[in-house]
Amino acid sequence: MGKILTMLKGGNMKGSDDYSKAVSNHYKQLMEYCKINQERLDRELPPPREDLKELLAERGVSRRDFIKWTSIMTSALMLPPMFRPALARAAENFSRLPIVWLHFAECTGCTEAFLRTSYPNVADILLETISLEYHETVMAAAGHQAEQNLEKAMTDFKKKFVCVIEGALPRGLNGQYLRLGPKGKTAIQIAKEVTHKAAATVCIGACACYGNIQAARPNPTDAAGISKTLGISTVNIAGCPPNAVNFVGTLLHYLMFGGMPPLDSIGRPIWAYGQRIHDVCERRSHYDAGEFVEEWGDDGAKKGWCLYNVGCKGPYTFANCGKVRFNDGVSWPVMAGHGCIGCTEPGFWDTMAPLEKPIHEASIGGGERTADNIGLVLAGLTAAGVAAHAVASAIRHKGKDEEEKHD
Ligand code: FSX
Ligand code: SF4
Ligand code: F3S
Repeated sequence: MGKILTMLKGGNMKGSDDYSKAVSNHYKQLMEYCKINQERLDRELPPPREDLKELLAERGVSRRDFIKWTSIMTSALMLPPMFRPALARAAENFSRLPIVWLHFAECTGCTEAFLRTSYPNVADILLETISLEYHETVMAAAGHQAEQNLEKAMTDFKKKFVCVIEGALPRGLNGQYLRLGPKGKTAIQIAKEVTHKAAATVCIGACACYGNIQAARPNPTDAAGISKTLGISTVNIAGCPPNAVNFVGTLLHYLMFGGMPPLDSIGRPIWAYGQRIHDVCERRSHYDAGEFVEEWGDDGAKKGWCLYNVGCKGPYTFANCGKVRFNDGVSWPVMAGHGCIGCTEPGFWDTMAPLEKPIHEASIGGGERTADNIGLVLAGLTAAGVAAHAVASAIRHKGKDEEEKHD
């Protein structure tokens, strides 16, 4: 891609043919890189724990469905169709990647969301095959034996395993709000030790990414996300809980290229979190037409109108929920009739509350809502582009309130 940009900047493009050639060469190089990485992994990783083909057949997923899934995932990862076979190979290698899965301050909803699926699709089946060297919720071992498992995994797979973390780290009282295991180590000590020996660290859920409910005001334990607490880079699969597809896709990318996918400025994979909820929402035409649900169960709600006025935070939230949906693609919050509450954004809950009111109705310190303090609320949000709308809308509402007062 660098070469393409250089050509563009240098102004020496001779037309669309040159551009197509440059793009095609870029993908050929990327494919070469992918092959080299997959050959390396074939040599270095332990043998597969599961035969994916057999497992898919057992679960009633046909070869045709699997091929369809590889093409959906390939395009979701923003790769051209030539990468489908490489993605299928990565899926077959899924059970070879050693994972150490840690739990800190959280509700375990993320693990629950990943494990409890009634109609397993390919992504869910892949999660079943995952090589969990250590996972407090699902492993049989406890106490000293669990700790030995962790030590062994960190030694056997040093710099080869992926550390997955659920939950925030309480920093108050020198980390003593959360001590774990037979030696009573603080969560911060454990997180430091494990992430230091991992090839990469993936945060699952808003708690591990940015602190979430644990870090909400008044935050008595001074909890924060992993990256902020340890000062390390993490891949943030945000959401409360996040979508399993975003985790699976990110690991497939790792198994293809030996590195994590490109991230946004707050660590979220761009392929999954690069678009605003609002820009791909099925209720968007109603927003544009000014058709809003004003209260639960009203005529607008029955007609599927926009949920902005009952608190939808879709305009300030980046995620692919509307595209991939949850529960095997059945539904997602806005489709189910409640606005998005912005669970993939840093500062969720504080910046998104009150959840059933538009953001322009948020008050700062109980103060009056003005264009100035609305600006303060929005400063904590990522979608600066929407500020103009929210402020204008707030002023419009304020004007309307005042008009009503005068009537
Ligand atoms: Fe947090 Fe996950 Fe929300 Fe719960 O582990 S993202 S509170 S669904 O469980 O961490
Ligand atoms: Fe959809 Fe919410 Fe945007 Fe309305 S405000 S279009 S419901 S994302
Ligand atoms: Fe969360 Fe909004 Fe998606 S609440 S699950 S980011 S629709």
